[in-house]
Amino acid sequence: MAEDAILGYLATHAEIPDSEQFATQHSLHHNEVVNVIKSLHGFRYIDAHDIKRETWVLTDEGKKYAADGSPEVQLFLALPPQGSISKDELQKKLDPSVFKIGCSQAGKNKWVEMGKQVSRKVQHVEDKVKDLLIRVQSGQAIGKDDINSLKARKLIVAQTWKGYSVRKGPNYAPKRKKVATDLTRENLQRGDWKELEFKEYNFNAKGPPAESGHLHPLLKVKQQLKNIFLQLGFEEMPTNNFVESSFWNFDALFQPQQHPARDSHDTFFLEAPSTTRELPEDYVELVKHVHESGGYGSRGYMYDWKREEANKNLLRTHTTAVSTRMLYALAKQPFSPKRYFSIDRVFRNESVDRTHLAEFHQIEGLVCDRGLTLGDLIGVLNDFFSRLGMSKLRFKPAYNPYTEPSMEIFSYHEGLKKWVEIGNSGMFRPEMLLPMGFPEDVRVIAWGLSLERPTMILYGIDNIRDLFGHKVDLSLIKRNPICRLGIN
Ligand code: FB9
Repeated sequence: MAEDAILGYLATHAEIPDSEQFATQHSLHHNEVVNVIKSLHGFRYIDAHDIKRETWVLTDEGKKYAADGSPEVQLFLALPPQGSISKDELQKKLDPSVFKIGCSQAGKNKWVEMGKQVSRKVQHVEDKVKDLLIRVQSGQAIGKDDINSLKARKLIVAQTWKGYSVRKGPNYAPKRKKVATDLTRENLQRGDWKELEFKEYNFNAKGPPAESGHLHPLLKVKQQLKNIFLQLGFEEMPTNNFVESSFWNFDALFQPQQHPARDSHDTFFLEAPSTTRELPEDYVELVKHVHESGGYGSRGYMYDWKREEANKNLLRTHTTAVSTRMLYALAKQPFSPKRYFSIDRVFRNESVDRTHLAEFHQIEGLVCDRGLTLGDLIGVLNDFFSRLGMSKLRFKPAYNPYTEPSMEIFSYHEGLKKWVEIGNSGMFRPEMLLPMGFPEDVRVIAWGLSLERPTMILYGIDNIRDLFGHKVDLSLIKRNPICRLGIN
């Protein structure tokens, strides 16, 4: 419709100077004409240039006065030609905003005597405001001062009118030729490809966005941390078993059976399979013994250690359970120093809040060698965390059942302008290592932190539920930037 009108008009006219006028003359909607112009311009049937025009349109208040007259005139007409009426009486006759504005404007125009009584000071008034508004409404030009006074009274606002002037384009034709956008098998079979006109290839057109998988932010940070561990010569421990026995998760770590963490308030115990199938019996005896009556210089916990408690299956509460298995295996071999790390899920029956879920990813590192000291641990921690961009560390004495001494690790975070607890660490107790069969002078220093906390801070995520779990908005996964740990 509009297309034929435009192409047809240009057949006999050099130019369409103003698309809006053209639309009005051909009783077409200007928007429809504009869309057709854009498309014909795209195919170069026409050459369109956009023309802008500042116009004034009436505000809702302006439209009201154009229809009902300006408030000052409404007020004037509400007054008796002779004598006066009380202000309250007058107020009742008019809409509140009309009365208010009418009073100030009529007063300013010295049309009325304002007092307890209100009366006319002139016989007749012109509603110049109304006339001006109507002229603006019909697109007629009015004087600058009038524009400013109407603008000041918020009766009109500026609006940019956009239209086009149109001329024939390089591919002009009175009717749009159907251009083929693809050479199909049918075209070849029918041989009609010879007549067909093919659309220009737009080699600059962007292709459809390549939908692809996206790595979860946690996995990006995990990879960065793995790289750091591997650079430091650490070996990854196999963590592919969420289900663990209480023995490896607690007892082998010299954590007493009545320790609060070992009851179902903190730990998810399994109903099926509820108990582990096998444990290394001779080693279990040694663990039982060290719990009950110590040895290796320790007096132990002096309680009755129960095998059935150790047999209970649970969801591991820390990847330190994996460290226990790996250290036990290491102690079986002729001693050689080792550096191990693990990054995987651990489960704790904790109340869910902004930073805690019932599961998180624990990062753990350990170094096993002869004669290691707390100084070595502090050295390794400084080296490790400096590669995460955390250089200034402070250590606070802490307690873990399986390490003595133990330290909480703090770092001053420039962005958050405060000291942040970034992990925990310690030296595994002899009551844990010696029953495994390690030589007297072998020491194991270890530390741990979570994957979620650094990821939340790096990606500015305030609530852990926005990072992990069924409430995560996938676009976050799609648009999150690469992880630049330690790289400012
Ligand atoms: O991750 C933690 N904090 C952290 C780490 C990095 C970080 O990076 C930012 C970019 C700058 C920011 C914060 N924490 C450990 C400290 C706290 O968040 C703490 O409140 C919560 N902890 C978890 C356990 O919550 C019950 C984080 C988790 C944690 C704690 C201890 C260990 C592992 C994970 C451990 C251990 C350990 C100790 C000795 C030997 C072997 C393992």
